[in-house]
Amino acid sequence: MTTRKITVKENILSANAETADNNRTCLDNRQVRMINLMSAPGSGKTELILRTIDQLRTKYRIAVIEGSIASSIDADKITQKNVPAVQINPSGGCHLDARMIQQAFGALDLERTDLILLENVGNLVCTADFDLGAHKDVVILSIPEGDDKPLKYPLVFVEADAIVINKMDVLPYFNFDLDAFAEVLGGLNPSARVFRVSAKTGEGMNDWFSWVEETLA
Ligand SMILES: Nc1nc2c(ncn2[C@@H]2O[C@H](COP(=O)(O)OP(=O)(O)O)[C@@H](O)[C@H]2O)c(=O)[nH]1
Ligand SMILES: [Mg+2]
Repeated sequence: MTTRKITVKENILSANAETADNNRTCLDNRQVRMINLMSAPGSGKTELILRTIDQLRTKYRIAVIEGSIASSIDADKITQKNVPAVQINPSGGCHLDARMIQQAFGALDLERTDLILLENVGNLVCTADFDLGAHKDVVILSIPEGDDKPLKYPLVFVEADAIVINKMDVLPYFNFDLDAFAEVLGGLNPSARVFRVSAKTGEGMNDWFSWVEETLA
């Protein structure tokens, strides 16, 4: 019983990996870069996307893929910025897969896009398993969530290219130990870039914007 379950999962993941590679090739052929933003609900994915649009929209053509489960609240915020946005509804599922992203590409004008910011479903577990074809995978962790999250959800942290510690403005009110976090992350993924930011106040955001621009270079 157990063995059979694992086999099914492997088949799903290998089919997904093939589609993800196709997605990356599709983007590469059109010189589009895609950044996949993953976090628990409420860590600040949408806020970070909105601030990144504000900062970089005069230099790059940005589009957004929104993976909200039920509502269009986040997609509506993006649309208000006059930026192309596609909402994927993974029918109550806990993650996006590469085929959904492939379908979303069909609703975007990739020839007129430089950067796709992809807001994944708010979930630190299932999202880690599925390559979507992004060029960079980013995990956002906010101060109120605590510094022990990499120990509880290691996979998503191990695979990330960058970690954004968001909501630095509320650090005085929480017991988030930045040194302990750095030590744990150093053991799991020493090469990940780490940004300490407040998407609300703008603290630390210039380093994040520079990294996004490096990704586009
Ligand atoms: N204090 C503070 N609040 C923030 C920050 N970033 C986001 N928020 C707030 O946190 C809540 C959740 O943010 P949101 O971007 O919707 O999170 P998402 O679910 O990951 O997309 C919203 O009320 C945001 O305004 C921040 O840096 N500092
Ligand atoms: Mg959101």
